[in-house]
Amino acid sequence: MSDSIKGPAPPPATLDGSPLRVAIVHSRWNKSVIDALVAGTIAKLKETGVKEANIVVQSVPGSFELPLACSKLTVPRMISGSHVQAGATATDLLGGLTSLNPNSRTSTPAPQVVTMPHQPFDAIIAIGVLIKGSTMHFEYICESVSHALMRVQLDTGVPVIFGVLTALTDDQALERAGIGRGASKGHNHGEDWALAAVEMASQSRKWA
Ligand code: DLZ
Repeated sequence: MSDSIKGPAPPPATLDGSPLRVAIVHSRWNKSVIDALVAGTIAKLKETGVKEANIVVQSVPGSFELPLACSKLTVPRMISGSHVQAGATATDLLGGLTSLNPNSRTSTPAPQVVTMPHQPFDAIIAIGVLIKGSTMHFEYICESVSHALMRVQLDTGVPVIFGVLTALTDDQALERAGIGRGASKGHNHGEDWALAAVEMASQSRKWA
């Protein structure tokens, strides 16, 4: 038994993925690790009851492409009001008010109603494997991808699960996909991402 205290605690309630539609968007860099993570994710999604027909898998070249692909699988929150067109994002709302009304800093903006559109997916799992090289490339991509994926979920209300490994070595990546080369094969983090997706998707339906 491991002495480590790390890792997720079980979810508060039994997970039921049977009504959910889940998209997996994965990069193709570091393919052997990606393949193991995607397989682990799909297996665990099915274990929670997500139907195979409701799991859509889409690939992109590298991790840097993940946020745009995820955002294309969502519908932005719609904002209704006198100044802002439906379909604008929450970020647009602030920018739009300033540009449309030069006095907006001093006047009170009209009340805005933010509505949640029907989304094609209840959760999106973004899977990538970044392995540090000898340049700053790794740092730039890790930083921008994590921020952009967070932005997609906050702008759309669709849970986006951060399935991007940011490994310092090949072995770190292999162990986190459950295919380590040492005595211990490690643990497939795709399983945790699947559980996080089902929990967040189920909760989001209640919060909406
Ligand atoms: C270019 C590059 C490098 C060096 N390393 C990785 C990596 O470890 N993992 C990954 O997912 N993608 C990598 N990429 C590709 C970039 O994410 C991206 O696809 C290209 O810069 C094109 O935008």
